[in-house]
Amino acid sequence: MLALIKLGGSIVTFKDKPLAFNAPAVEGISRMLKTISDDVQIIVVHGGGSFGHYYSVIYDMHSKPAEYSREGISKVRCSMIDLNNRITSVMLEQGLRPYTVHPSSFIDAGKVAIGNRIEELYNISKDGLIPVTHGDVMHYQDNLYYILSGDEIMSILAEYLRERVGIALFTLAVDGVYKDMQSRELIRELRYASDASMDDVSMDVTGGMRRKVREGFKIASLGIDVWFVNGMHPERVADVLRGKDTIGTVIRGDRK
Ligand code: IP8
Repeated sequence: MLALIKLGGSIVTFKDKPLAFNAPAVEGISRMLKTISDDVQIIVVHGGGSFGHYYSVIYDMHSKPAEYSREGISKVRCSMIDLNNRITSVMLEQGLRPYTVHPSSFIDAGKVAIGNRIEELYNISKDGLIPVTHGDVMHYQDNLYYILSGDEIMSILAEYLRERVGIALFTLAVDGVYKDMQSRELIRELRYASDASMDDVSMDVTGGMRRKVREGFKIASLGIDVWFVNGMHPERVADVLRGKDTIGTVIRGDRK
């Protein structure tokens, strides 16, 4: 089985502190992934958290293609490469075999996904390596650039690898999708996006929870079960990957 796993920015970084990497959280998830990596093929996508989003906010950069500051584009990119390097270093230390593939190698100008390059990610995951990709600032065309969310990358990968993906899992810093943010009532199975209460983090230029739920429904429409679980509890991630029920929210895949 192939699992697409999104490591949310709120897991891999401390979102309220600029450029603060959350090594213990990445260690916890990596240790857990190590226990299942012989049985499950994995592709990891990570978000920007207090690295990419920090500079995107400063330089007013968004997911809409536009002529952004050259300095901003460079800083966002450098910060994502830095974050990616920290994540993969921790994965390596924990005995995993990460293999970074930047999104610009499988998404072309004009936001066109390159099918055979995505197939390549699958082949790499078959070889016992874990392809690791990430949200990024991307060249669109001419002078235009845009911020590509890791959540959107999840949908792009799911679409191209749909026959092989068994599960898509988004790790969050909360227990799942809530019915009501005040009472923190968890939705165990999400059927309609309108049931979810979405309290977006203002720092997320790519749309926070709203975007995740939207991409979650897109992926589920391909027939893939989509889970949202708390990444601070790696055992829940392991439960999902072992096909067990756990604390979290699921959107059931609707294979037609
Ligand atoms: O955190 C956005 O990725 P996300 C990455 O998955 C950047 O939305 C560069 C801000």
